[in-house]
Amino acid sequence: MEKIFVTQPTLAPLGEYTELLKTVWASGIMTHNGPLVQKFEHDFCQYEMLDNIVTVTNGTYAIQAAIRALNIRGEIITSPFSFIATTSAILYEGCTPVYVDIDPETFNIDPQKIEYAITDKTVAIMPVHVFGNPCNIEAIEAIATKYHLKVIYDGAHAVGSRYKGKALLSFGDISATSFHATKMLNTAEGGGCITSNNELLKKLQMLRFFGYNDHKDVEIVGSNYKMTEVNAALGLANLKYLKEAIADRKRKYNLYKEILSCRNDLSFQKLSGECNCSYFPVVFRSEADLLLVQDKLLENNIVPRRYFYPSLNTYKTIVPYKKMPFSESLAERILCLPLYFNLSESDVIRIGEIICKSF
Ligand code: T4K
Repeated sequence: MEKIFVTQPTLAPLGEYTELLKTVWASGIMTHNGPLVQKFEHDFCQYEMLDNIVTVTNGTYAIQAAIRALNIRGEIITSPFSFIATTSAILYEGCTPVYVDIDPETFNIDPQKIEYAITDKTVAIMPVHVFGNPCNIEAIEAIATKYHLKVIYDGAHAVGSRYKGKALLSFGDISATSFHATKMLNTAEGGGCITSNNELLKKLQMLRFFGYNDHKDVEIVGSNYKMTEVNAALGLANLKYLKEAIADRKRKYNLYKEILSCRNDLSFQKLSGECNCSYFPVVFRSEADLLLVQDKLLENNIVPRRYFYPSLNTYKTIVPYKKMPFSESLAERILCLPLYFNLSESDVIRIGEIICKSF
């Protein structure tokens, strides 16, 4: 039996991608803010109802570029329950991550604890919309305003999520997102920064392109993080299927929930807005239960993933350890089940039943 992995990229029919590639072959323009990158940025913004996006090579650099564009150095308050990229981007830019524990129900940073972590070195807050679930935007913005802090959202999972009728990616000074192969919308590798501030927009555009301004004069120290035409073509092809892909995830998400309600010792993420349902995390009572179920799934060629394990504050080689009880406990007990466009509903039911019978 073929293995079922935690995810698979959502891909447009190959012919639709190659049609777009023909235009690249015809023009010979492969990169440098070419027509397909511009179209991808435009069409993506239209889909998401955003003012603009600056695409870059990946989601990790999108976070780094956001820090650079805001010209901040110091402590950045962030979530210990995330992918390593959230913390490493902060460290890579010479800043210090300061963890604030999560709300164990939403899995997002707990705004009530943020104020206790603010010092005279704090420059920004970097919350993560974990699994596409919106953070408490109002509470975070109120704290940021009170203490004059910048807000960078790690919205790597947030494409297609909504909060109070707006795109989740529209909040914060800058939102950084990812178009990695495993994400809701993919360009193979890719990412983007969203901001409605024109000055920041210009700076982000210069940062990805050697620091050049519109007149090809070097205005700031930049680097090279431009998205290529080949990646943008893939994004454009896949964008057509984004709405359908999100609806499909939501159906399968609800199906999993229905089947797994057979047990009262499992719990789920509390959604606090219109989540894109890009992941299906399930929380066990103990790590032992998780390992038992994981073994059963692996025996059946089903490969779930422990996103996110371990809690980032425990990576002692890169950050000083400080206890984060909720994040550490969740990280030990959470498993993401397979969820993707090509996964059949019968496989969702089969996976759910294996779990129900595992204990
Ligand atoms: N912030 C957050 C909160 C993030 O979660 C991430 C990335 C970032 C920032 C940074 O964004 P990027 O710089 O990556 O754009 C994956 C992804 O590499 C990573 O993008 C993602 N988050 C993270 C949560 O998951 P792995 O180590 O799980 O990847 P991998 O290769 O094991 O893939 C998982 C499964 O996906 C495989 O079992 C098979 C399938 N797969 C994967 C790839 C790469 C495919 O079917 N095709 C593929 O091409 O990290």
